[in-house]
Amino acid sequence: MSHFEDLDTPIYVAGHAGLVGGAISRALKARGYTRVIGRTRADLDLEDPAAVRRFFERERPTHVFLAAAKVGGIHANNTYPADFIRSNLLIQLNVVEAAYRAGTRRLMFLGSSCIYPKLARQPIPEDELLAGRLEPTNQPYAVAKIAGIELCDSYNRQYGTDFVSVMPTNLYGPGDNFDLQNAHVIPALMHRFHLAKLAGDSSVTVWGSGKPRREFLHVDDLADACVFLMKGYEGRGIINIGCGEDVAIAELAQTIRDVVGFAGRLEFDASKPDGTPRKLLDVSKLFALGWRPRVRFADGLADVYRWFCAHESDARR
Ligand code: GFB
Repeated sequence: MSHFEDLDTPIYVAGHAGLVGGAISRALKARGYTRVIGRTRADLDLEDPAAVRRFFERERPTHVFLAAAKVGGIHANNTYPADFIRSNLLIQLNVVEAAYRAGTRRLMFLGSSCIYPKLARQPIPEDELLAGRLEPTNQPYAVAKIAGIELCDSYNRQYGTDFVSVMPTNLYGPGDNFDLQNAHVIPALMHRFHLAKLAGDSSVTVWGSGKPRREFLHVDDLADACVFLMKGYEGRGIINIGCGEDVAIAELAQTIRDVVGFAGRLEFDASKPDGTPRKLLDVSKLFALGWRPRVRFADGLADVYRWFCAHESDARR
């Protein structure tokens, strides 16, 4: 066993200042863990192997959540492909190697649903990994995440480590990046509707055809699932984390419009990419272990909009 039940065991959350790592840190603290370690980018550059090695030698975390990553929406992935593949490969390599050398008992690597083929069968079971061609707009990011999975599996095979890989679906939550260009669809549209409401605009532009379908999970549910799996997942192989339901982008946009209280029209800009037509994870493996999400989508969106309004000056870039 990995001794995750000891509440004073040192746990390192890589990426604790981000959307996902922040939620995992909160979830651990809420459960009574007393030694939840986080480092800001200024204190520890995860792209620097020597710094990461020194940090692990000093802190010797028994458990690691590898939630540090360079992430962004469809436009950011398409515009900065070198940054996405380089940063993610470096971060993974450095953290996995240092965890192995420092004797970390269990590491959880967070991948992404974009590791699956563009035209994967739906809902997407874990065995769709490497079964077909990827979505071109985020292929560099996806290849880095696939390399992360292989890294964990290879260390397990060769060195007998206990490194598990989980694949979250599209996420949303408070503390997200609300950049109008580079963010994911929920924060980007929320920000755009908000500005349109303040300006009294008659319409808001939504990228693409509105037809793609996405599954969205609140980041607090993701964090809950990660802690649940860190504790109890004995199986081998990657495991999907999602809620099992998806929504068309056009419908999502209307829902966000209502949450924000914008009264105008939606216009679709077909010159912008749609990305993968559908990305709904098969979560039967996770659900069979007894885990279920708790946050209703409407409540989650309202919660994020409240957060955005309270932090608008920071979130606005
Ligand atoms: O959130 P998003 O960028 O993620 O886009 P992906 C989802 C869908 O929303 C796409 C549409 O069909 C977009 O065209 N969309 C409509 C918008 N309006 C907007 C907008 O204002 N901003 C954005 N961003 N989208 C990312 C990947 O793909 O998902 C990453 O690029 C990662 O690698 C992440 O996997 C979870 O699901 O298309």
